[in-house]
Amino acid sequence: MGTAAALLLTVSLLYLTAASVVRASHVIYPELQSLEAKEVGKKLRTGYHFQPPKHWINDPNGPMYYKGLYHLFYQYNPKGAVWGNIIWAHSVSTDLIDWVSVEPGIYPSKSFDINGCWSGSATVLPNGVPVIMYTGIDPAERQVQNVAYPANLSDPFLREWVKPNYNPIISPDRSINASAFRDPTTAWYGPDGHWRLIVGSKEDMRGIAVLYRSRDFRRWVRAHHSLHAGNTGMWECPDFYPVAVAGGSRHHRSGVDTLELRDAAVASEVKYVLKVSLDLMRYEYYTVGWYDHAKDRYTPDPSFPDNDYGLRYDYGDFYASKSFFDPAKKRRVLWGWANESDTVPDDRQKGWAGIQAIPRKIFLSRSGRQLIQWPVEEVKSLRGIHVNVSNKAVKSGQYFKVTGIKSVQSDVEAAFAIKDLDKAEKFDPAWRTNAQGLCNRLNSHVKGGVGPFGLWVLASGDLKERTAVFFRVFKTNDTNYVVLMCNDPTRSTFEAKDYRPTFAGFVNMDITKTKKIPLRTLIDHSVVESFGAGGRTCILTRVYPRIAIGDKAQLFVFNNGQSEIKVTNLHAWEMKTPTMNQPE
Ligand code: DQQ
Repeated sequence: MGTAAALLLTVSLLYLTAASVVRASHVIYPELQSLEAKEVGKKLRTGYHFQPPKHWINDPNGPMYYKGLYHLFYQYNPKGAVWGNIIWAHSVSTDLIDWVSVEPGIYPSKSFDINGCWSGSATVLPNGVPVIMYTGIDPAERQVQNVAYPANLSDPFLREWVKPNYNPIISPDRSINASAFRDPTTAWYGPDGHWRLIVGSKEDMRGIAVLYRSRDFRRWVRAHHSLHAGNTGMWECPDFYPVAVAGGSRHHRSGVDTLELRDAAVASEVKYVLKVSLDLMRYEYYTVGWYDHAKDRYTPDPSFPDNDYGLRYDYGDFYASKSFFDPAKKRRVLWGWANESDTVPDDRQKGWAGIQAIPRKIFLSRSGRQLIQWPVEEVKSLRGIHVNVSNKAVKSGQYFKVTGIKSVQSDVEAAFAIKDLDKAEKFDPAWRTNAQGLCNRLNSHVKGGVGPFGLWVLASGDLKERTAVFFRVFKTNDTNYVVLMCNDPTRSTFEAKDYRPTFAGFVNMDITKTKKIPLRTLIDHSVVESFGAGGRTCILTRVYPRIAIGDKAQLFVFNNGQSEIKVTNLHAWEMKTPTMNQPE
């Protein structure tokens, strides 16, 4: 484990010993959780990321597509800007961009959820009926799993949900820790015609994906074995789904519906993804592997580390994510929650906390070695005024400003060509498991051989405030290179009290082939969401500039490496503001 990860683990453990102040890893502020926001702070409020008009949000819940509408539910505190009073708020959209909020979908009302309605998923049954399964907190504070059905199937908004009295349908048996048993997945259908799903849990330090089966979606029986387990602490918000492989009967970028797994031919030609959210580390990792339907066993491919240095969807602020199959565009779409990293008093003052990352299309790479993510294509509909820079060399130590757009709410696509790969610094193999620590030491101000180069975003004109999104290339020997992608917010603001961690991940690419690294960054006031090398490595970060706000925020390209780089092409667009959760 890297030093940063070890430190985080220690801090998390300290946190957990003060059990009274944490619930499902959310810190509790009893005195703040029902304090209405007086007004909503606009300065750093995002423009095109999903968020409600005010107050606290966390995990995306039950995303689905029904009768022409996308639905997104999310954990929401209707009464304040910190975690608490959690309900399932509900929004609908025709395009994943403009959102309308409708009545809350699920809120505590029955004995089986009277103390909370926590995360869960939707499954659209073969007859087209959507069903939600979620975690309820019962009067004994046990975590139980409940179902809810739409009251009126002819309402495409699915405004009202009914919780049958036969809930809970899954209760923790004696061998399960009832305070660590939550977040049921979308169910999948086995070739035997029975449903399966998993629920996140733990046994001491072992995270577990507890497996259940059902014939009728009502009576669920626990399987003798779990789908998978690992020594990484509580597994929250597991997600398990099929992905198409290159060379199969469908394009590898197309999504696969879990319902299709009934068909043995489909089931045999896909791979499977298991993603878990690590309560202790506050990040997620995934493996890709093989799932034996008959035995209900999941085995990750050996090339995927199955531990807390596993591959991540996002190396930044992205948690409790959930994917769904979009039948309209035959793709799998991923939602993830990005928490604030400012202070609780700041959140109180601004009256809101938390956003959802831009929905991402997610699929297995052609090589099968990792997942690729890319903002859903609909995001392009927000692009407005545009500038383009091409074939601009940036010598060692130089930088330039991109002018002609207001970049505070923008979409930037750039490609950086490297002149002298030979100048790359030597890579120490011990760094392999700690990209974040490496980026922390070799941050954007530390000069290198090839890189650091990239963007300074949300920068003040004098560059005193700036957030760097950048790459650094190392060589392991004369022919092999390692590419590191970093996000360095250490100079994003002067406010020392802000938490400003560097985030980083390695980029799985052969730099000798192209000698060029593409980058896309979605900038949105206090969000910097970056997709390196076509979505191979993604990093979302939250920053809170004090000067580089509104029209004062600037965009630069910089190069602090010895090798010259060339911006072969940079396109930047101002982004329009969609309708964001106005009541219907
Ligand atoms: N948030 C929910 C839990 C989940 C956690 C409670 C993850 O169901 O485990 O708001 O952020």
